[in-house]
Amino acid sequence: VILETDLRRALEKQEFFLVYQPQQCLATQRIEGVEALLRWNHAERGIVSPADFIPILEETGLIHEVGDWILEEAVRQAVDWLQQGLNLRMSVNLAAAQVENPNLINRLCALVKDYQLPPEQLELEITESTAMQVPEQTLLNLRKYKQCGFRIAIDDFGTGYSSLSYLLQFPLDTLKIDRAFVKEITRGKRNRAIVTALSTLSFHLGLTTIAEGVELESQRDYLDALNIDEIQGFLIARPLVPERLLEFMRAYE
Ligand code: G
Ligand code: G
Ligand code: NA
Ligand code: MN
Repeated sequence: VILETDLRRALEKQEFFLVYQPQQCLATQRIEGVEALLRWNHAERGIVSPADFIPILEETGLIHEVGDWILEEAVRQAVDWLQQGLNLRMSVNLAAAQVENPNLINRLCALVKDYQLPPEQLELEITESTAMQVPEQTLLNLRKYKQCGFRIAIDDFGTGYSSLSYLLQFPLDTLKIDRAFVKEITRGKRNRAIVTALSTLSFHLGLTTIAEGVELESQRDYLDALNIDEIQGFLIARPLVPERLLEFMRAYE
């Protein structure tokens, strides 16, 4: 079992790191952005998945400290790449407690100001389930993020319960179709219906649509025929440490 003290120590000992997964434009093949994903390099267990410890960070409230570290590290990395001529949109996942925190907006604004990152280069990913936990509070906070110029993505779309009336009110830029739907896409008409409907909805709302979890050429070919802007998944690349991401981008050009 993972304990609060383990996670506190991990933060102090700098055992957390970020990996970055490319997001590719279907029309141009260009890499438009990356999603930052948290990893923990544990002395005995090796690399631990965030699925195993994000819930504990949330329960213990450590998510605020770790979340601040994630945001700063991602912004620092985005600026570092910019200085090397690599202009990539940087997407960062926000946990429910972060979105509910009324002070997060001040931290975010100070962060991009300190690092001189154009705010529209930072995209904040919020899952549909997170957004719907306290939808009124989320709506207010998302509007503040938007006023400061940040992009907002709704993540894992289609797996939670969202009211479409909230979808209309949230100031979104991007809709990410959950990988569970992408997985089934080549398995018949009924499975395709959902991806088709979600991509149509997103397109007509004027959002950038990203399909997640694309692993196969056959899935990409199917998505290519829909109104989908970008794909993310093992077919393009796994989440990569910064040095590997640079190599990937160089090989790509
Ligand atoms: O990268 P991986 O598939 O192992 O991630 C597992 C889960 O952890 C996913 O649901 C992902 O969204 C979540 N996750 C990964 N990185 C972060 C992060 O930096 N912050 C938050 N809140 N969740 C993350
Ligand atoms: O919940 P969220 O969408 O943020 O989760 C993203 C997670 O999905 C990442 O942690 C990443 O490791 C995982 N992932 C990314 N691409 C693929 C893929 O093509 N297939 C599968 N099975 N998982 C993926
Ligand atoms: Na995400
Ligand atoms: Mn997702």
